[in-house]
Amino acid sequence: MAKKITNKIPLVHQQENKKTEQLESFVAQSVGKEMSSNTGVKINDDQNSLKAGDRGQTLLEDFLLREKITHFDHERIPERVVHARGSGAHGVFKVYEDMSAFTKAAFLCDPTVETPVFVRFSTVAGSRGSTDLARDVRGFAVKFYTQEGNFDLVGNNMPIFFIQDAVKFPDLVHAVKPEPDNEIPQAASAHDTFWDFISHMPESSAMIMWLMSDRALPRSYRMMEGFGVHTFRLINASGTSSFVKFHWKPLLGVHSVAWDEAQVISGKDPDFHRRDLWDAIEAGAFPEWELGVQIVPEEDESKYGFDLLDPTKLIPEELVPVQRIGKMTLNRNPENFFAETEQVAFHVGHVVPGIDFTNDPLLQGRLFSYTDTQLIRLGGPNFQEIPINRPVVPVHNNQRDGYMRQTINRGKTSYGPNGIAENDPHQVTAADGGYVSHNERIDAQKIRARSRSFFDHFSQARLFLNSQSDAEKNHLLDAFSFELGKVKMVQIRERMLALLAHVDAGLAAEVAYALGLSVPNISLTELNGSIPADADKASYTPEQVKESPFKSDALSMAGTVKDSVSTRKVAILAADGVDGKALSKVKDTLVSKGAVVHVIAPKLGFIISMDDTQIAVDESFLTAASVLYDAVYVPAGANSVATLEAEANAVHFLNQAFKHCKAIAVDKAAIQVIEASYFFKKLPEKYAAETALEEGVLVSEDPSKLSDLFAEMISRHRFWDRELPRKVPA
Ligand code: HDE
Repeated sequence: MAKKITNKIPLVHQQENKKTEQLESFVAQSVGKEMSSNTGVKINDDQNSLKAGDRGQTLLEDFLLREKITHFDHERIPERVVHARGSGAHGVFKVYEDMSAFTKAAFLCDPTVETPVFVRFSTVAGSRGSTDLARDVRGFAVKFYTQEGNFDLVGNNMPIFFIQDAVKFPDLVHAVKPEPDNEIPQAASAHDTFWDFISHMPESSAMIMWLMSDRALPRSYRMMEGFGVHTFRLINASGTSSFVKFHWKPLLGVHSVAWDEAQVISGKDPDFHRRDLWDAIEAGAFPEWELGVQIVPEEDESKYGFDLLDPTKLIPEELVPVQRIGKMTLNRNPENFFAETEQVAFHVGHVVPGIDFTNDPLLQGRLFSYTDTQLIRLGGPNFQEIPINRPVVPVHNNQRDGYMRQTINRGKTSYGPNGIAENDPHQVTAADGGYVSHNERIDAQKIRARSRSFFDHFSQARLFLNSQSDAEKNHLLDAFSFELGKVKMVQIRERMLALLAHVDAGLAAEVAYALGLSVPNISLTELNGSIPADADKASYTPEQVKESPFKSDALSMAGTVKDSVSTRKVAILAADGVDGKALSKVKDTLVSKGAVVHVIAPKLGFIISMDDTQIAVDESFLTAASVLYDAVYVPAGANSVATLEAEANAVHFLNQAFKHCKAIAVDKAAIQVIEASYFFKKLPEKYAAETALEEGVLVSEDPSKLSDLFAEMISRHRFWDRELPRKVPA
């Protein structure tokens, strides 16, 4: 009987939309199929090449061998020059209400329309195979397959950038990439060339605050904000333009891991973020973000004391609130990493009517770069025909030929105007959706220069610093001390200290202490290395705005969403003789709230509880690691407790969880296990349930009470405040 063949990939949750339907026609599924060559010839022997005798030379005639090896030899394409390491997912976007007062973009005007999207998250500096947990900016690129063509929002998880002009981008990237003589270090900014460059670029001051903050260490792609960074324009049907900043707000909140944890994860599971995104979607826990906009009417362009065209500046949410206008849900994993995630080609210049550009000089340079880079990366001008890049609407124009052309254009004409085809394909009026660029009035001299309105490099660096919680500030200080500590040349460390002093004297002094240096006094004129050959240095001196900045709560992660344990990973440490009822109570409570709970034991297979039931083990102490979980629970059961108390891996698991400020819950009868830890003696005397919520360590006799309080603790993410007073080795 013939095998039942399905063309569907057995995903737990198959979510269809117009784009995935389009992709379906390109999908190949080999289950039950005969093997053939690329020319369709059935293959009889794929195990042996054609030889002159079974011990003789291989024959050049072997077309099957040649085809197979040749294809293999050409399997690789250049990785992205930046953002090489990434992960993608499909999903949908829906606007909440009609935004036609501001934009004519159809997908933002009709709340009934569901727009397919493909999203790619990435790190910036590392190669394709580098760790997910590098301290780095994260790319957050979204392709909307709208009914008016593709719109790409190619953003990052930080709202500003390092440089103000695209011409400096190759310098920035050369400085941060591994050093050219020995290609060290991989995926890290902690080295001389990066900080050498930054120490000459005061305009990077605000961005390096973000980069040294915990924002550079996301707990998950699903728990990151996204930002379009530049100011764009929205254009409505009557041609009125408003400035806009785009935001993505994750419904799970914005959360980070600790730097020590990030470094350990990089060894234990370099695919941590990729796996997390994949697993969440497979489990049906679809990640969601709200699309936010800050809209500024044209007449308010100069209202805020900084230039909206300057990409090193954000608009504080206290000045212009973020309006949440729609929701994106990622609900389907790619079928094939290369075909989709690797070949997807984003471009900040992919816009639809109703969305337009501003003169931000960084954005203007990007408008050139993204097509150019696809030409080398994807091999020619027909990359828009690759399935993942195709719009879901028809494409007709007079562009023809080129490498790997897929479309078979019928007819004689590939030019216009033409009479033979009655001028088709024909242009489209604005009323019918033809794209018309905003008719901005320009009256200027051609000049290589930078506007003085871009010259305050410090106010927003200080604003960011000022807005951080104490724990976040400590992390930032540690990050500078770590990164500059890895810099070998003392003069670079000193220049950086001098630059930091222009942001905040206290921060500079503390980093200087960690580096064993004092803060040199270097003037802003001297610090600024970014000056044209003939320019007068003084006229390029950054402005030092002295007024004390306000605090913007939106810039801190301390006040983020902390109301859910959904998709949080919880470890239960157990061994034979565990109290199965307590274990089940906690596990069931957490699973019912959406957490992912793993039983971790000395060996794989099963453990036998004290009342003789078999409990499946998910991981052993060898395969699991504390850093891969958000929280840990130790249930009672005399034999289990005795085993864990004597098991160094279990004690280490708890020590690390404590060090990384995670929620820890222990049945009272299992207290010996935490008594064996480093942190036990650091706990306040009363570490009973009542104090648990502050400390993040809970000891209780009552599994019901424990499971509810434990869930609440986990939803708070981390207990950063216990970090300093109770520092432990681990
Ligand atoms: Fe990019 N950037 N970028 N960039 N960028 C690329 O395009 C570039 C910038 C961003 O997942 C490249 O296809 C220049 C800012 C993301 O495929 C390249 C400048 C922001 C991704 C390129 C910038 C970004 C890229 C490399 C300064 C945040 C990954 C491969 C003028 C708003 C997209 C590619 C993906 C990728 C150039 C600055 C975001 C070379 C010249 C600012 C998320 O074209």
